[in-house]
Amino acid sequence: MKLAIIGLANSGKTTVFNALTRGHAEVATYSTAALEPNVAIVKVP
Ligand SMILES: Nc1nc2c(ncn2[C@@H]2O[C@H](COP(=O)(O)OP(=O)(O)O)[C@@H](O)[C@H]2O)c(=O)[nH]1
Ligand SMILES: [Mg+2]
Repeated sequence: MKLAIIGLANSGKTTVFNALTRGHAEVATYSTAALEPNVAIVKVP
């Protein structure tokens, strides 16, 4: 299964990404839309 998190800038996408993936992607108060998307693989039991 592949999924993507989309939404407005600063709406909390990276925060949700980090929660779902136990990741440490940078959460910022400024727009990082120009940067590469965060990608992770997670096991779903
Ligand atoms: N008050 C509040 N702030 C949040 C919430 N989720 C994320 N933030 C803050 O909103 C800012 C942007 O979050 P981020 O995950 O980087 O958003 P993104 O631009 O959609 O990736 C950061 O300062 C987060 O700490 C939330 O549920 N409540
Ligand atoms: Mg982000």
